[in-house]
Amino acid sequence: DPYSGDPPRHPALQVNSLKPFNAEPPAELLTENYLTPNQLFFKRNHLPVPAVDAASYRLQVEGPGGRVLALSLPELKRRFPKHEVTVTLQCAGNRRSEMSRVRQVKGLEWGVAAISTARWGGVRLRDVLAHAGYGEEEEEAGEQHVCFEGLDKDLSGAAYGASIPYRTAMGPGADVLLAYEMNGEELPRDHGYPLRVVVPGVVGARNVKWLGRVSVSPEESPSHWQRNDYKGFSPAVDWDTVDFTTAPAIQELPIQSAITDPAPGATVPPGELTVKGYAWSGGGRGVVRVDVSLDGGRTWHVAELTGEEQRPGRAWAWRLWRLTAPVPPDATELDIVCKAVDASYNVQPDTVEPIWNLRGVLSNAWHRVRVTGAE
Ligand code: MTE
Ligand code: MO
Repeated sequence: DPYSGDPPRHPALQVNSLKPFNAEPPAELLTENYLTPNQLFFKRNHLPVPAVDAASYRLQVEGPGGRVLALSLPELKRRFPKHEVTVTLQCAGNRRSEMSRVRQVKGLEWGVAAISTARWGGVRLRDVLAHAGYGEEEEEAGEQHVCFEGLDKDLSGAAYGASIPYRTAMGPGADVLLAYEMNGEELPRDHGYPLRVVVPGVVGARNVKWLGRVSVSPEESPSHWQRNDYKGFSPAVDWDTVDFTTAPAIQELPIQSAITDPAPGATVPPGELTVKGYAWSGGGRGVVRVDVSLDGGRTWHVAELTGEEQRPGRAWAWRLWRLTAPVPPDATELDIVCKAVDASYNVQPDTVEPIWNLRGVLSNAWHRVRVTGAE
């Protein structure tokens, strides 16, 4: 069993797949903390968790002209300044199960909690690439990509891989990390021990764990997960007509929000109801507002945003939110809805149908939770 060496996991996690291990925390627990505890942070593995020996570990960094640097962990820590950033990671498939309710899609049936936030500590990818000899000339030379390879491999020996545009890594506000710490602890095995990429504002899939190699290329990563997965399509496209070669790879994610409390089907007492949830947008776009309705979207309340303030253009982490409002006295059923607005005034679509896609990615319609009112 290639999975026999996987690490132990927290029993509260809701498991989507055991081998490889994929799990999310219960929604109500997700928003208990602004920083998600490491054990509850959602876990998305495509392959067995590799056993990496920290003492012999070397990060390979391919410089211009193909010269390869091999950097040990102590060298990385000694040579480059430590940098910490609070970043929310979201899987492209977060809330996929809502898409499958419209029409079956292919993929893990995530609920609303394939998203989590941590304070990551590590070195800046920009500093490491500059040390390897990269600068601004590469940017001027046309579109380039920074490619990452994981140390986790499938049966054919192919590693998990992904890439991001060069400017995402090297731009002036770039906070892309090679992280060795998560919430002040050593990076846990499930999250990429001993070193992972953290790309703020960008889909989870590009945040390569168990990082083995970094290179710069005029081509995107050749990995299956870069080229033939994690792309969006029209609802009209099916498995006979899909063309992965022409659709762009998902990088920055769209505005997202969801209700984490109360749970669907709960009975709410009369009087006041408190609704809780999260909101986040990709590309460093802040959350400017969350609107909540208790009557299916007929009337709206503005939720209170909690958690850390966001920096304009570098809003890498989510806001949590809450709304306390009177329950209409005669209500037998409440249809709670939330929708968020980001700093570019992007909004969430009201329904799933027009954004349905065969892979079930980018599921960010208004989130609806139905609860029962107690007499
Ligand atoms: N990196 C490697 N090496 N292998 C993987 O399977 N999964 C990716 C990404 N990095 C993956 C990986 C996906 S799809 C997501 S959503 C995030 O890791 C999940 O990160 P987490 O498990 O730390 O939450
Ligand atoms: Mo993902």
